[in-house]
Amino acid sequence: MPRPLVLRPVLISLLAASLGVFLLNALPAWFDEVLWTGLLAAGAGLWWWGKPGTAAPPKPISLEVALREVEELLERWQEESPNPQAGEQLRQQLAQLQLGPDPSPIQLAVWGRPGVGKTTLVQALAPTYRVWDPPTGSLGSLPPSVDLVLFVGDGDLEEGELNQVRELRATDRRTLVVYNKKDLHLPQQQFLIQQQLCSRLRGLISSADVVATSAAPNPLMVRKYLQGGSIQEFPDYPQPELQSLRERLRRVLTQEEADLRLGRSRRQVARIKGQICQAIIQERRPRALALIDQAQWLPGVAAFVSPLPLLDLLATGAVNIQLVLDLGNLYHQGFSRDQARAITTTIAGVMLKLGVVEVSTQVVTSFLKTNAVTFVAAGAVQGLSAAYLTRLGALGLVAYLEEQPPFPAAHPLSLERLGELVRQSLGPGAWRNLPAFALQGIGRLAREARGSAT
Ligand SMILES: Nc1nc2c(ncn2[C@@H]2O[C@H](COP(=O)(O)OP(=O)(O)OP(=O)(O)O)[C@@H](O)[C@H]2O)c(=O)[nH]1
Ligand SMILES: [Mg+2]
Repeated sequence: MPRPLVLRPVLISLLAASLGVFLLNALPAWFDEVLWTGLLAAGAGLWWWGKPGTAAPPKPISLEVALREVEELLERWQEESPNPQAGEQLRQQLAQLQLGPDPSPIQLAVWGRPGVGKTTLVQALAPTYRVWDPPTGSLGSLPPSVDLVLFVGDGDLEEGELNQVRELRATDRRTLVVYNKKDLHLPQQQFLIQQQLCSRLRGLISSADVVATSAAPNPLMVRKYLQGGSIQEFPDYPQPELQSLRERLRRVLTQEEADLRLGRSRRQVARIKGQICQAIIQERRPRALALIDQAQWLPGVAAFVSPLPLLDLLATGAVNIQLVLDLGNLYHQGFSRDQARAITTTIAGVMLKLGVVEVSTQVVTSFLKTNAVTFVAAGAVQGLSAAYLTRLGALGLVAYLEEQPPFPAAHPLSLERLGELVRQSLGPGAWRNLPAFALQGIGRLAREARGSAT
């Protein structure tokens, strides 16, 4: 059903903007700026009517639930791990968190594009508010102890900036969005920019948490008429305008302190969970590689002994079904045979589409020609290519399995995502290791083939 006209924000904002600009041009210059802003607010804000404020981001799970989940994860890892000391340090950190929230002061930090005025803002807020100005890097490098982030921009936010705000909210970080350098825009533009920001951040950041500042307004040239008719010009440095930010910070820090501390504990639990998942991946990977090392030669030998066209080999499943089942068990995925078949078909499909058979056979052929391999059996090129492709496909599957929860309760299978990861594992860098693989593989292939013949 089409949305009623009055609810279409873009249309209403545009109408309001034109109305505002018209009024600004039509009314006398002495009209008070505040009243202007009020008028524009009434116009541009039409679409907010009847709405119960900005939708809050999804509520994070409670600390108790998060703690229980991570404890379970830790226990299952300790059962699986060959290392009896695995996770002991993390268990102690969890126990510490169970004693109650960390009482250290609430930590603030600025974040934003280069040059938007972060450092200037931090200096202007001091000493009332101590705000950390971290070195540029990825948001993931912010420690969990940072409770509140001032996300600074200097106008409307670009898609990349919006994504960062999304990331901050998704990682349970209290966020205020600061539109700095507002002095660079006319008052009516300032208002529209702020409205635009609120509308773009709707559902993510409440409009009360979007504030405009001028941490270091540009100087204004002032003209002074002196006696005798001469004119003196000098710069006047306006005071920073931080009132709305200070006011918002004061409210948030007094009214939301308990929530901010809870958020910190949840982030600490989430970090421990991330560390456990990472450790599990590190422990499982060598076991997965060992399974691949063993299984990759089977299709290789088949192709070596009775040189099948490689394309047929791919069509029947580049990665052996048993290998898929074994990898699935290692990663607690419990694939059914049908799922395993669907996986091998997906991997083969990606390989066929990318035309990797040709690439691989060319690389192997030129390697065998330029190296002093004394005897090359007819199926060597096919055998080595088949083994290498099996390996690459299986590595794509391992990348997929590493993305899944380490002990999943349900087993949904995304063949689309698997296909993406297999495509990545077959990217241009994939052939770098092929000559070394061929060198090591040629003898092995011949041995295995002799073994299978006897
Ligand atoms: N007009 C105007 N200029 C400002 C304002 N705030 C900061 N600036 C200027 O913007 C420039 C960059 O300010 P910084 O504080 O260094 O910006 P930053 O975000 O810390 O920059 P990086 O550390 O490089 O990421 C400086 O020339 C500031 O004087 C403001 O409110 N209005
Ligand atoms: Mg700076």
